Amino acid sequence: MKALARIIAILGVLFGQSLIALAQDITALTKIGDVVSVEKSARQVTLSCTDSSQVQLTVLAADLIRVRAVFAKSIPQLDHSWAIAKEDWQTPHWTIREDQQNITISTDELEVVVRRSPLLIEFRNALTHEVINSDEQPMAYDKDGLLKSRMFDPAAGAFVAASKKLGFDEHFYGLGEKAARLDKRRSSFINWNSDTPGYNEGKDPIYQTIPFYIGLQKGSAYGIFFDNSYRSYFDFGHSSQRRAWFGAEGGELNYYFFQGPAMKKILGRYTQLTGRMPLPPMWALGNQQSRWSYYPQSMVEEVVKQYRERDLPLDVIHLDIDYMKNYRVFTFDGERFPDPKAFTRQLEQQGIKVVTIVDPGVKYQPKESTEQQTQIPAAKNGRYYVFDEGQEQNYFQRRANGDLFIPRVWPGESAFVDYTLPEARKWWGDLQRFYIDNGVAGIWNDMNEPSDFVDQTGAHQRDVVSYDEGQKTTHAKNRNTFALLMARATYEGLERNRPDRRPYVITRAGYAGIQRYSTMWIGDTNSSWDALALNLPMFMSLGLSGETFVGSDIGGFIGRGNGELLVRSYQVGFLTPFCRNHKDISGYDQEPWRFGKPYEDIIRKYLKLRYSLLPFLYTTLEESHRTGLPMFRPLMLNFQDDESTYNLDNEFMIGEDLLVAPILKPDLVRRLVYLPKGTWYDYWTNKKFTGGQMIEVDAPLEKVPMFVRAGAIIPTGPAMNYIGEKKIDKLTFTIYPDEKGAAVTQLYEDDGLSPSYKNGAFRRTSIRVRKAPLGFVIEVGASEGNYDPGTKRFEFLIASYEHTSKVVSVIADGKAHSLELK
Ligand code: MIG
Repeated sequence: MKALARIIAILGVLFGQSLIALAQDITALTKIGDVVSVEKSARQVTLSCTDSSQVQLTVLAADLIRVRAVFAKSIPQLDHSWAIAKEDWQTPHWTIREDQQNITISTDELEVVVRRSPLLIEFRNALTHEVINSDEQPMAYDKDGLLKSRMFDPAAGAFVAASKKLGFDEHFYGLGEKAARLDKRRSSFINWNSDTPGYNEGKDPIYQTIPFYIGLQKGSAYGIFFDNSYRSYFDFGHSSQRRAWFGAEGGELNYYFFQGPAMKKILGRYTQLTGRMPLPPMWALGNQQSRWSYYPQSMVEEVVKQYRERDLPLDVIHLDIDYMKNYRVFTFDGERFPDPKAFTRQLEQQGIKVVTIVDPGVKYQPKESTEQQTQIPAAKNGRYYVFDEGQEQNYFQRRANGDLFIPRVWPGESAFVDYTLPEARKWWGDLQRFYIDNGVAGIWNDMNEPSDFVDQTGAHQRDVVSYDEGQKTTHAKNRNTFALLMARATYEGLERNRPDRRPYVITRAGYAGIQRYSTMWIGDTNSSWDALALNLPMFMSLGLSGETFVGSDIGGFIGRGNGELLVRSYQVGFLTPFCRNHKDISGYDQEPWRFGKPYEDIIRKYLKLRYSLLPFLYTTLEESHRTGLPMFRPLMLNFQDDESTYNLDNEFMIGEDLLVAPILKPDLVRRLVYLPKGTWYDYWTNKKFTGGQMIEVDAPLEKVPMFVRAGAIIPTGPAMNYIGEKKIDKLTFTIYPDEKGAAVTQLYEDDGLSPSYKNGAFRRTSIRVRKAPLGFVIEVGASEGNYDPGTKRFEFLIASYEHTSKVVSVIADGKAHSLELK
């Protein structure tokens, strides 16, 4: 056994990080001592242990308990996390019962039974007393430094871990952005934000860290959020059939336990704790086009011209790194873009918004440097003011010895801002004025893992110190939250400096809570069928982790695609929140028209369909903002009782109603589709299918199989080439009656641009349909909110396979109406 362990350890060193998880034998760690005393306060129980460790259990809600453990010391006063959005919880009714063996904390939903010796925590359902989740061994830490040699920064802390019994039939979901399948059972993962171009399934870690997962067993779900930003590990029965464990290379063993049993409830709570996505401007749902890089200005204009001439919808164009003067953020290259303001204004007139990339690397340009500094359009006195100001105000990251930390990124030698400093975040946020003043509509944060060309593992940054609430901690703790704080600075800066507009930020890296500040895309994918297939579990897992506004480079980023791949890619992308075609600098062009007319025609059809579905998509997005439930969903979120959905990662749903089964392989024109229990309508023909079974459907290149849940109503508007192109004076509601002839939906409307929706400037209309002896009765409810979208006619029809439905309509004036459709 010893020899085997040694071999595994050696392999771990040889093959790098990915084997560390395998080699970590957490049973060898030092377990927390037994409970010696119990102290109770209004919302907390603090346990002191024989080894001077402490464990604190905090009751935040009836279904939310926080566990905070520190080893061989007392719980410190300072309690801070960048992920947490809500701290003021109203303590629910709870009780504590102590006997010789156990301490039991009970709320209306959860029972937490803490065994005193050894200290083991068990979560039970308060109603049924059934065990939901229990410690397989006591919480533990690396007292003896067994793992030190394999840690990123042994000086930063000791490894801490919690181990849970693995259920025989337990499924695992979430963990944010992982290049992995939907159900993460029997896999293990590392969180260490990394720049991983061209990643494939199995590559780990990649860009983001969302240490939150949902366990599901026998239809009941719970959630665990391990809020620890050090390099962390999750093992869902990979290294042993006995346990699912998580741990981190430092910090506290600090986790939140969510009781379901509904996954939707857990997600609601998780996004209450870490925040929900604010509504982006509606045009963010429009089609977007990018390229590394479109320049000069005339090239951008040509792309837009092509879109318009070819009658292809487009709302947003992205400027990648070459718009800048030698990659200096907050500048435009004066030759490529001589008059950015006029340029953006002229595009705006065509309904196009401009998004610019902004990397964290600020070109290192000290006063003594001989580099030509003139010609920086934004420069003050010919100087690159961004570097000067950051330097003068001491906002840049430094090493432990006080030296400026100088990573090498696109501008060459650079500096990174210490975004843990509130003043630095404010400064960076206000720098966004440069873009605002130039008419730029959104900011795209890239390279924010933060990537460093010197060394992608972070080793070059090991001794970089961040202010971190006065704790002056190093990279081991701050790497994974760097992007979160940069996005926060950007978001808050846009909000502050353009208060009448909703901020629009896109990020590559992130940590839990990133959804409060930014939308995201999944980085540098390959132009391959495998990468396309991987989109689905990745978007769905992100959605199960609080991130709803997700997408990937349509057509894939790296490598050469083809027309078929591009079309199939659009057949997924036209329904993802972030719908953007983007391509590597050296890749073959892949704008919608690049592979010929047949492909272009199909892509046009799907882009137009996206725009006509906008009332449905925007309503679904607003639901996501309000509830935390994602727009792009795995079926199992909607059908938690249906085991056949637990592994389904080649179909997805948009909200509650639309099921999509895309083609994810070449040369396929037919596929199997699983339909969950209930009745489903083929979106294209309205033909009805009984769910709870597999069906085989045709899917020629021009068709993506789509189904609508019986009982749904889908609102659509006119197809448009950009949001706001047409005045919407009519919406069509297609009704898909269920077995009883009933259907319901809501429509959400607002100005799509300003933050006034937060103060009630929206209109929400409920629509209910029921069967009547001679047809259907449609009840339009009195609307909620105080936004007036202007005169609109609501038109209703029944989805029907056999014949064309009649249509009835009403002027939507915010009042209740009742209509009959015979
Ligand atoms: O080192 O800005 O993921 O979308 O086009 C590569 C150039 C930097 C990586 C991003 C990609 C972007 C590219 N960037």
